Amino acid sequence: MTACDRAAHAFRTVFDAEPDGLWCAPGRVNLIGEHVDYAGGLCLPMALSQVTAVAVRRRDDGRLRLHSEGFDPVDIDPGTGRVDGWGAYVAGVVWALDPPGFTGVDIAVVSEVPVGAGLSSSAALEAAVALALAELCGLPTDDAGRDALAAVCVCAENDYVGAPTGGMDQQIALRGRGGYALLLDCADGSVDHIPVDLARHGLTLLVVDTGTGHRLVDGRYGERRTAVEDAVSRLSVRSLRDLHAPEDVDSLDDPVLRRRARHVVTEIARVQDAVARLRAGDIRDLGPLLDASHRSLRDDFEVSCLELDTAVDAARSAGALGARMVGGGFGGSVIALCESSRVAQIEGAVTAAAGRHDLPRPRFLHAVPSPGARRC
Ligand code: GAF
Repeated sequence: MTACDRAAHAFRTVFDAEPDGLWCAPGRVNLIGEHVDYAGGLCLPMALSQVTAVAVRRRDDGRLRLHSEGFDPVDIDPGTGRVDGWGAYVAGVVWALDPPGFTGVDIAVVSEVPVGAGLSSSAALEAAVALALAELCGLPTDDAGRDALAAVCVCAENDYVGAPTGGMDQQIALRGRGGYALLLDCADGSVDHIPVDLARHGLTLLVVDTGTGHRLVDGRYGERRTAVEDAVSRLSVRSLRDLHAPEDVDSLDDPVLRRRARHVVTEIARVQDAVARLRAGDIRDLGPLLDASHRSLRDDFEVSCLELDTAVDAARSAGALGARMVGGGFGGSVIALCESSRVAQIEGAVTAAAGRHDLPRPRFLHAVPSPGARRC
């Protein structure tokens, strides 16, 4: 059964009615361009085939009722009540979108995107709900409409949930295309779709979920964002994007700010390099860029951890062409670009390395560039 079928089934069981419709939105991995979205940088995420599905039915009493197996149910009046935890990602979208003629909804949620794995399960939930409400309330859902919905989801996450994230995850969840990564220019909001044909090159993008949860509301993500803003103000530039060479950050006296800024400047350059290599059809050449991105996130931005480094090192030693942590960091997942013929061997090596360090047993997904949010 697909996630959408399961959401429909859960809806009938819990709410004893037929949903008005089913929608889903994908998780994501970011090929490269990490921790630069809130710095006006470039990132290159792609949507996964794993989705979060919602079954939705309008109500007429203004209430918001939510069900997701294994999580506390929610039943509030979003006009007056607040909700914390997983329901905040849905209530936040209702609050931020404030859809015309909203008279309440029942929603059943089923997710194939692992929660807390750095694969953007929260943005997938926000995007699926935003698209459902937009369609039910007659709001535009063309590309411009989706751009606006992504902004609504960021507002929900920043101002309702309280996670100071950038906009990359919501953009890819709503605007991803099958077979393409999304080149997102966070300075002016423009996008381009870059073909990523892994299968034609005999390659697999392996995702290693280290089983170590990551959270974006625990302060460390926000500290990194504040450090970047601090560096911008001390360097008297509008954005670190205005710097052209890593040496331009050397005038920062504070060594920590210098490292943080160097990550942003070098990571943006790596995205430009990656896009040029993809356009030239040289997907294998992404390997060294992934490695360099990981070193920068580990040493300059300091958002990696033992679990992520262990998975990256094991994948590389077992023959991956390149590997790096993805998402906010401090736990979560790693991507490894692999010859498809070596995937089993690399998965075995990563699992063995986790065992040697007494870490949780990792789980594996294969990232296939997939479409963004849609009705199912
Ligand atoms: C998380 C955030 F939600 C994104 O906005 C982005 O900053 C990412 O971490 C790091 O690149 O996924």
